[in-house]
Amino acid sequence: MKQILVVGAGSVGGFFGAYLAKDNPHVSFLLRTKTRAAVALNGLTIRSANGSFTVHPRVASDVQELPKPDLIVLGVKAYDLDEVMDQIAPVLSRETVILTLQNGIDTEDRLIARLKRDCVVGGVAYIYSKIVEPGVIDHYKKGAVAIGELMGHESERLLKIKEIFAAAGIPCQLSKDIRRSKWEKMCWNCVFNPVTVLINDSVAKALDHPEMLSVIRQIVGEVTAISATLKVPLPLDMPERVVKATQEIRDIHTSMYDDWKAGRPTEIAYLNGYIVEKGRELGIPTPVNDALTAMINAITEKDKTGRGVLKIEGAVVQPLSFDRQALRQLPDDHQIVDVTTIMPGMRGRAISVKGLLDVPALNIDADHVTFHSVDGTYAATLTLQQARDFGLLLYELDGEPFPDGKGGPFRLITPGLGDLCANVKGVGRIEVTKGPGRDTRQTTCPPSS
Ligand SMILES: Nc1nc2c(c(=O)[nH]1)N[C@H]1C(S)=C(S)[C@@H](COP(=O)(O)O)O[C@H]1N2
Ligand SMILES: [Mo]
Repeated sequence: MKQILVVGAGSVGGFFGAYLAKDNPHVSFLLRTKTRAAVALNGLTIRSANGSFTVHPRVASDVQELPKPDLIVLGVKAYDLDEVMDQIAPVLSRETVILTLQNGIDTEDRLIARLKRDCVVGGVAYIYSKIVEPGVIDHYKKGAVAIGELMGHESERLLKIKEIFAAAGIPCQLSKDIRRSKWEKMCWNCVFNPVTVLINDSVAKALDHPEMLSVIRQIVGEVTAISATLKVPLPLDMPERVVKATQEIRDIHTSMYDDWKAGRPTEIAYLNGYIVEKGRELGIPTPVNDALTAMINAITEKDKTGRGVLKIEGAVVQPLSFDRQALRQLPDDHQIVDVTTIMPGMRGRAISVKGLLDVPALNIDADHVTFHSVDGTYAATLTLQQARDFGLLLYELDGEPFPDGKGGPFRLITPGLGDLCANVKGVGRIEVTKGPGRDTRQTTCPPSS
């Protein structure tokens, strides 16, 4: 097992990979463009109270540019696994061994289902570290792994991997029941990952709130009910073990908390969401995990941005975003199926600005509305009254987004207002203000007929 390929340089792959690469020139990294560029330029740095260091391993974004690996260490998020399997496919041979270090329960099964051979060694990472920027990892707590054959035996390849980790100074325990080790970590993850997000704080805050203990019991109880049905029975005092294991790492956040704060997707679908999914399949109720999954999804859902999204902001209680679908769902009495009826010569489906502005709660003293073009070059301000009386926002033509060439994806028209300039093409943002907002209209603009 000479050539080692580490996939990903995040908090797990980056930390363990850097240790592996420290004294071993045969460790290379498969990385996304941004991280690859950073590591190629500045190396991969671990900053830790236990000592900081930088390594300069071989890196690439195309696996074919790296030595053919004998061992692949997967340190990527569960939600990136499918993409990574595609990426590594070209270099897999019959002998390539894949070590999985990610959270969740089904990585190994997903790999085996796809690769259809006995190539996977299971792993669990015990670590708390965090990406500071691409190529720089801050390490806070722990930094050990447990590895094991899925069948529990002590294979030659397992011992080789242990040696590789030991040589790199990483504590590596052999687990005779790696699936159980994964489920034990799953219990901890299913509690503290979502809870740190919900309370927006460290695990200590959760631990020190006495009512939390019963919540922890319920979460873990549901997880162990699933694991037992899947033939991985866990001890009855698992909730107490989870609490005890946490006392010595009280001050940390979790990877879900860090993912959330960094704007990355979370692994909720592979943690509590997985419990929910299995519960449905197996007929086991998982109400607490259902609630946690729903709340984490709601909290971490990304604000819609980009083309095709219209924002209403400014003097509103809460900014809102609409895409075409959301506009279509507004009440029928605000929809104009075809503006031709109001404005001959113009075609398309529109929503009345009155109906649109009924949705957000406007500040009490708001009295003007500015329609900004997406490129920021053009803006028209109307009084709230004018906007409500005359404004129509075109958003669809023949069942498709209103075309860019005609002023889409959103175009303000104001039939009857008597100002052709109040006809903003490519509206991206509607800003509610007290007093007139920014207006780029020329006073010389001719009145419309
Ligand atoms: N985004 C954007 N919208 C805009 C403008 C502009 O420069 N950019 N010009 C305005 C002016 S001054 C007029 S008169 C009308 C012209 O609309 P038309 O091109 O359909 O005749 O668009 C208005 N909407
Ligand atoms: Mo104009």
